[in-house]
Amino acid sequence: MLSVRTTPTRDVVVLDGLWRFVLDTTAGAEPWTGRLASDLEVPVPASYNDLFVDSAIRDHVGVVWYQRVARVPRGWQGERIVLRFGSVTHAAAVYVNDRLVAEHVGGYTPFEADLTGVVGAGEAFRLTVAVDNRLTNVTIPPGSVTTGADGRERQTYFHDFYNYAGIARSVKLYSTPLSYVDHVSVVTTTDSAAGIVDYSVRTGGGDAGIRIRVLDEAGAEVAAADGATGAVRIDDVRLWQPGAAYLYDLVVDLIQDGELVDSYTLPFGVRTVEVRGTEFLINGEPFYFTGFGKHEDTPVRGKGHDDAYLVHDFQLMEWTGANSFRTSHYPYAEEVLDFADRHGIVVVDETAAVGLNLGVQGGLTGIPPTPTFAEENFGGETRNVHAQHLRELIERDKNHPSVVMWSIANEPASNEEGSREYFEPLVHLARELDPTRPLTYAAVMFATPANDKIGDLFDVLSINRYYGWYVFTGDLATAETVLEQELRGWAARFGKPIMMSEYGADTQPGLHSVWDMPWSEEYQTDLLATYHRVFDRIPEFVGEHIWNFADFMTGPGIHRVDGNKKGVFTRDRKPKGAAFSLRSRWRGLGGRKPVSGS
Ligand code: BDP
Repeated sequence: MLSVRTTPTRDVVVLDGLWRFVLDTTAGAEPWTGRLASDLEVPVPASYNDLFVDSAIRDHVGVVWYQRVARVPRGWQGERIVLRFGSVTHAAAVYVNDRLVAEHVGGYTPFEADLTGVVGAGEAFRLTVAVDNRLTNVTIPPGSVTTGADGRERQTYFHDFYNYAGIARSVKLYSTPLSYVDHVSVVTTTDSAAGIVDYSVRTGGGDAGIRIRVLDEAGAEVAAADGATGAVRIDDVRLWQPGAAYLYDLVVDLIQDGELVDSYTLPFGVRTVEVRGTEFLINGEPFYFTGFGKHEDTPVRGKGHDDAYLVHDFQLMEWTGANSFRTSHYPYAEEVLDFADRHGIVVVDETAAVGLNLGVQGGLTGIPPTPTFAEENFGGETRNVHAQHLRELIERDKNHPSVVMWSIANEPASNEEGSREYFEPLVHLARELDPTRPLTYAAVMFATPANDKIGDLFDVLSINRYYGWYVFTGDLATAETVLEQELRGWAARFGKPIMMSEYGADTQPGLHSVWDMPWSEEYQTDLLATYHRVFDRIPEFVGEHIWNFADFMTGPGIHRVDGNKKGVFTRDRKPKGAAFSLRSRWRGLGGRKPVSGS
């Protein structure tokens, strides 16, 4: 699905701002048929949970309703009219006046409704959206709803971040001509100093000639071709490099009878990605990931996209010397990837498949109450939904040069029987949808080199470990020994590049200690340094992503004090002590692997 852009043939009206809001419990029957019965207003984009003082809203389980009036611009006569949601978490039903125009399941990918013929140019219409936050064993991420003795519903889930819900990304109404560019995809390779751009264009609404042009950053045409698919050559190409982005524009024009009917511009970068042996290569050069697992999470707006936090977070990442991050644990707003493209930050792009692991309910034993991948838990239907998430992610993000790898899941029960049967078809699907990017999954602590059942299917081993925190708490010497043994075990069994996709310690800013004291700022710094010493001794190591960039909100729990505190920055983005030591390590590395010891 193309992102929304204004072009010479397309206009956009952004429908962000305050919308009316009501909980399903007081909405009445068929609330879309009239004005919502409520004085509440909520901002779009934002999660609704933390806006009000009322915990009945914050912890509501089920549907809430959003509504506003919108108007189609007068000038859109004879145009195709499309309504697009960046995301609605987790499921949506969209009504225009009394009519259902779209339904979508999946809280982190966009969807559209074609309103051509439903509303006309110049017309105002009532736009009502049902937003459902319920998670089940056939949603991604999974969860469950239970009803207590008092009849109240409660939501439980197997992931460690608050289940924020709402319309967290922009809503846009846009026009295209009736004959239009529907999809564009670009794959790049290099041939000595030239860039080769394989493109493919899908159109809708009738036959038209297709002409493509490639413009450089100065707007000069450097290549052109005719036809729906083809390859063009850019001589003396400027590559998209980590830390040194360069973007070309692919301008796609549809021509009918010599007239321009539609035009769409896709920014893209020329770069290659490859796993060779135990190296991760970008443009043929070994790349060493430094950075974080992040969250879309800020005070008050929850998972609502915010350009100010976007810019500030990237500033802080650059300041620490981070060259990359993982979109843990779901696809992020498209604005984030566009920004990463423009600023040369490398992205590991993850689906929302977090929590496919009932072992976490067994605590540190990792023994699930019933097998995770049993049909009554996460079986064929869950996998079909997971496949659909993968399709929507790859369809949305495959043209981003910043995205160098897909992460299919976070901490699945890859140590359990059934995991291979569950994941093998998803790996095949991902390779079919995008043969150009390596695949990974983030391995949970219960999955070891001895019992993991899926590592060989993937290209890069991403390992999440909490030695020195959840296990060997306060004992960094043992953590160092055990971590090294384990990483060497993964390297020996699979012979693939390994990166650490999570490691860290909860840290209370302002707490100091001269001893190895969990929660102190010094302990976080020392734990990270312990891990770094190990990483630098493992030849197969290709990167380090700390958990987490910033503190973030979680569900309630005795191990969580106002959320998860493993941030190197606080939730309001103040550095903890570890930020300074990281800065000196990462800025010194400059994206290169430290010279390995043994
Ligand atoms: C890992 C999860 C991550 C958690 C983290 C933690 O992947 O989402 O927040 O542990 O416990 O298991 O801090």
